[in-house]
Amino acid sequence: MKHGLFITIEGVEGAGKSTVIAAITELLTDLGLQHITTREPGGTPFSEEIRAILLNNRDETVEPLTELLLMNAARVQHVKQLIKPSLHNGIHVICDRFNDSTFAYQGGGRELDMHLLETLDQLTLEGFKPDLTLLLDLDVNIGLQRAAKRGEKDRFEQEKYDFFNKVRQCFLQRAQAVPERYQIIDASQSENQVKQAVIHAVRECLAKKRSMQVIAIERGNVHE
Ligand code: Z5A
Repeated sequence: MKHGLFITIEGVEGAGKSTVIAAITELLTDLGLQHITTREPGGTPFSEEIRAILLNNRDETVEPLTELLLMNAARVQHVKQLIKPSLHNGIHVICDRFNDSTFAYQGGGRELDMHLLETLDQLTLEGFKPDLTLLLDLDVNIGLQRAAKRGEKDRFEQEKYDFFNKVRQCFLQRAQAVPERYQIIDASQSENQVKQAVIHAVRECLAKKRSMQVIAIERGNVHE
């Protein structure tokens, strides 16, 4: 039986996703577990091209629906070509953003109809979901201050406080509605405290997966 864990990292701008992903990678390497890190939008050559289209600054206004369709198009390619094959080969997948970002940014931030988002999400993922989602929750002003230290802003980073606050509230609502899949992490803590909280959550998820596999083997109920 081979099946990796699928872990997604979510949060507003500057929440510290890259920092946390480095800590998870270090943990999995130390444990000798095969893993890959990937990101959305992106993750395959085709989806990375869609990412560039989505993030590049341009004079033409991008319609929210266009943005939503492209996010989902990139995700179909990413899931079918990289994420699912890796998981089936027993490789753990750590993904910087996934479908919760679509609900938060295109649903919360852009205010597109949530029923439309649900329908597209079902079409794109057919019920496939992460084993664990780490939501790095952070006051928007702190996130914007952290992100301001970087260079040129992409198309999303041009947005203001109100947009990102709607994004944050949407992330929190989703996480609070399904607490068994999400871990909300207070990202205003020090880098070291955030790292410890994340490592604890990933270790717990690995242990849960292992005990479920043992039960499946005992019952002779083993699937690829
Ligand atoms: N998007 C969407 O709209 N719909 C979708 O479905 C998807 C995405 C999938 C690209 O994402 C954009 O796509 C994104 C949403 C949209 N736009 N926005 N905003 P991205 O993930 O590539 O871009 P990002 O959100 O701008 O990532 P980021 O700003 O790089 O965030 P981060 O990775 O979370 O931050 P970081 O680089 O780890 O940390 C930022 C700084 O803070 C850095 O200097 C760190 O050293 C510092 N830091 C980190 N942790 C701490 C703590 N704990 N204390 C103090 N300082 C810290």
